[in-house]
Amino acid sequence: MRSDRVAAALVRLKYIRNASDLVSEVRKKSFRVLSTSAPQTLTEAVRSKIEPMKAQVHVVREQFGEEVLGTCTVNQAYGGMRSVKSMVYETSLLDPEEGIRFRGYSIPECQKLLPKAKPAGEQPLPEGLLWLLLTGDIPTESQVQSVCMDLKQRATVPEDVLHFLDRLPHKRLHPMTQFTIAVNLLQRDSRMTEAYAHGAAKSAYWEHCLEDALTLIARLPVIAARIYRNTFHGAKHIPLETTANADDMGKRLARSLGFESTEFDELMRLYLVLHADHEGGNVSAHAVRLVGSALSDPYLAFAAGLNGLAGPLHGLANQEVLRWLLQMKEKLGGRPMTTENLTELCWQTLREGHVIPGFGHAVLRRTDPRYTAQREFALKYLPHDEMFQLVSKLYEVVPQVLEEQGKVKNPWPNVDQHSGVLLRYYGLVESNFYTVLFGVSRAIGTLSSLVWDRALGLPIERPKSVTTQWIRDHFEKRSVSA
Ligand code: HAX
Repeated sequence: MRSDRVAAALVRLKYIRNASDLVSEVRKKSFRVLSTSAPQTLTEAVRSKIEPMKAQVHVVREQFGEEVLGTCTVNQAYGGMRSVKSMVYETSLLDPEEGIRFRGYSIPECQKLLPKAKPAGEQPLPEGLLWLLLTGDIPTESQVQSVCMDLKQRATVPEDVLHFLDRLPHKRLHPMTQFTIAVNLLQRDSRMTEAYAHGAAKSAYWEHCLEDALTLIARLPVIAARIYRNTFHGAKHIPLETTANADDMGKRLARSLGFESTEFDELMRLYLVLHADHEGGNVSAHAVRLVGSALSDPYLAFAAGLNGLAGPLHGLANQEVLRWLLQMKEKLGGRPMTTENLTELCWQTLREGHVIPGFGHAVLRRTDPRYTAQREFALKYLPHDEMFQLVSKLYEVVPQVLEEQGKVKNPWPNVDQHSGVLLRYYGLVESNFYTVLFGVSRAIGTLSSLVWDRALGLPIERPKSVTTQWIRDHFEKRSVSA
């Protein structure tokens, strides 16, 4: 009976043709609206998707709500909840073998289908990915242009916030710490917090959340550049006129950091796309979701995500890899990069009790396609770079070493193995800064997802925890009664 009502609603929304389509549509990967006129603004595009998506969730819960999605063993509870399926996250999905798909599109598909910078850009514009993640649709050129213009207009940071950042002790504060301070400072502008204080309806939270998300995403390159120039370039900031012609986020970021090359613009576009989202369970994405579930606004939620990203097993690996590669080069001391020499140095890292940064993954079981996309970029633009050659050689060596060590579940390289050598090649040599770039990108995915959390009215997160004593009592009691 309730399914009949849902089917009628879906027909009304032009989501299915008749009630008998319902079951087959539920089984498909995703619903598509049967006919729409293409909305020009991102807000309108998201708005047009919310009711159909709510209806889809309703149908799925109606049909499968009592099915078991995953289980959790005692070992998983102690083991970082690895592989426990207990969360729904719409913007991306990570397959262990194939890697990430953004709204169903693989990285090569995104590179092919998303609009590029005019006249000769080859990498997808991050603004196109933002549209895709928020709406589920590949945007048209004009839709992407509207996002580019919108973000460009929002890309200003209040002077007092910049001055506060200028006065931080740059040499003693890691750039990621400065970054989270900046995001927390900007929180005073949150439209969501303001709307909540004025009694906004729950059904309207998503729009305030989207407003905050867009403003924050637009401001992050400005903040990142300020931190970079303060910390590494004696507070010599790039004049605003220099970035006036930069119509997309990647180019604006590149130019405000102080880089003038069109290749580096392309690298920034690629970097911002690749690091944006990696489904919901990784530390930064989950932190944003968790903190946002308390209705903390997008600034507060994203600052939490950044703090997670700053850990060496997660986003800080971006910086750790380059340091490790440079140490390798130093230890080689002019000896050739042979398999034998590199193998010995890898074992040295392991014997010293360290992980080999940039290898392994909690979910992936093959080479990360984000690594592959960066490798392709390197093969095109810097095939003879010595550090790229080192990375290439390690691709042959490290998996064998890790296999032989016998502990890791995935001996293959992840995204962080490659990014540092690309940035360094173009002169961005300050590896302490790399995770800030990662954070600028991660906002695109995690905040898109946060908008959907509010659009779907997801509740505060509160999984159940137990103690070791509880586990003992529970299972001992069970074995006595058996
Ligand atoms: N080098 C050496 N040992 C490694 C290893 C590596 N690259 N990767 C995993 N291991 C070890 C683990 O430390 C663990 O050892 P213990 O049993 O002694 O604790 C064992 O192998 C099993 O670990 P796993 O199940 O294969 O991996 P996890 O899911 O626990 O951890 C990590 C996944 C990514 C954290 C891990 O592979 C790692 O530390 N890699 C190096 C750091 C890194 O590159 N991090 C970035 C990952 C991508 C990302 O999030 N980017 O932001």
